[in-house]
Amino acid sequence: MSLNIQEVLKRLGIEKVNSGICTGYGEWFPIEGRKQLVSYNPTTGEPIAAVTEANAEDYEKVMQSQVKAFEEWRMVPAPKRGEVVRQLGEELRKYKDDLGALVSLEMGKIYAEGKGEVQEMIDICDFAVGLSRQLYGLSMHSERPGHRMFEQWHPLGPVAIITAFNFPVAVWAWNSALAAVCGDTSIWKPSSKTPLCAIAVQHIANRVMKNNGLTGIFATIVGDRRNVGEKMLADNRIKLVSATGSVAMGKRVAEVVGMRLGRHLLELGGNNAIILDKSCDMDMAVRAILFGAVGTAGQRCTSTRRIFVHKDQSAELCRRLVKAYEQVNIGDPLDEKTLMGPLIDSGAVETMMAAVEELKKDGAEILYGGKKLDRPGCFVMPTIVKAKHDLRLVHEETFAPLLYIMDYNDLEEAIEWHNEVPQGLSSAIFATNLLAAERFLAANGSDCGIANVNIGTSGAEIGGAFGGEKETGGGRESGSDSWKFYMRRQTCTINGTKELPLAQGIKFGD
Ligand code: UN1
Repeated sequence: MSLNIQEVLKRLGIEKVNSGICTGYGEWFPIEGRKQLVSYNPTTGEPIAAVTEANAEDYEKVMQSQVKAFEEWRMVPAPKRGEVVRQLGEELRKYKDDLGALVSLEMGKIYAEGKGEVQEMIDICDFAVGLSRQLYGLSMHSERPGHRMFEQWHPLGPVAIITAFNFPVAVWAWNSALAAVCGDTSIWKPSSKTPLCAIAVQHIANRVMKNNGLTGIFATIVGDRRNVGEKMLADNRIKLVSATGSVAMGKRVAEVVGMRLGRHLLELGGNNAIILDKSCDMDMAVRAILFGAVGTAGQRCTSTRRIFVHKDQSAELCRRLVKAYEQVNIGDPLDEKTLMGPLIDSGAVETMMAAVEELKKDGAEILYGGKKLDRPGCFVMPTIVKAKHDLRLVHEETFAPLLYIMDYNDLEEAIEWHNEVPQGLSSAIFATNLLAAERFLAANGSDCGIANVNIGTSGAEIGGAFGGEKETGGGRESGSDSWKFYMRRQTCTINGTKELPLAQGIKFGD
């Protein structure tokens, strides 16, 4: 697919990107006196656009609009808020191809995955619309006669959304669609590697807000750590900080937001593994591993990084995987034949190459890849490494298509090794033996937030709660009851009598 970026941007409503619009909550700020942030195309290494960064005053202006908008938005009935999110989903449907292409262009994932990401936005909007009529509280039986207890859920306040480059649009939608139906306003700090995607999304959101006579429900602020990131963390007006990114970043969020007793929702690193039980269907497993490890060039937090295979089946698996890797077309993510695009930037390429060197030094065997490609852009070969389970790097998340194969003797050993890393996001077992699958799902099985059977580690649906344990941060986004993060719970007890009995049967001055 040949892509004219100016045409795509025009269709998305971004006409003057090089004049540096940066921040919006219904209107855009002027550019004078603000720094420029250059966005690069990882496929060519060339700049796509210069985007203007917000300064400290811009931040303050956006925050004030957020607080003001929240005061009104929280009083709008939830199903009416859902109607606005329904319209957002409709707009996203219209721009699925263009926005998907922009994701491919700026982030480097292949077009099918770029469009898939926009589909994930549409899905969460649909989910949120239904949710807007279901923000249920429980009712409880009081121990006192004629009393009634129930809980209700109220909007929380402005929510900060900090996202990473690898899902430059979908993770915003997981958070902002839920926040909006919950009655919160949201302020988005996108990755400084993918600002154009964020600007495009904000344009779409602006149209929806305008059609409904609203401003400030959805806001975006492109800016650096000092002027925007740190300010958000320390800002008491922000009631929830939902952050996706590295463990180091998450610890900083937890520290600063925790110190002011604010709420945070963290989705940090993963080191996701698949166990191949002896009973597995190996054809299925190989396909799942390929998508999990090579998809998005290994830059999903759910990417498959570790494989545990029975020692008797290891040679067969390695042979099949190498064969599958040989067929992977690497190149322009917008070319339909491409299966793997570039890494996000040259820093990511260097990190991967340094990892390969360390692995070799530590005695691991490179079965496939291990090299960068000799062409412009940030291209590497997807890499398969035969490794020992306890190597330093095997316990780390290298954000690249680097896959470790480890041989085990029995399932118990595989589960022990599976759980020995600090991260706890996604996990999977391939097994046709029910007992093996159930063992993996037992309380002493996988310790991750996501545990799949006969499905790979990546590509979760929005309907489930998404997130993980340990260093992954403990947060849950998107489906199930993740919405509860975005609301405050209020327990109410009503006395419908003329008596005033005390709980626990206490007599006080009677
Ligand atoms: C991420 O990498 O931050 O489950 C999110 C998946 C996608 C989301 C990944 N639905 O792979």
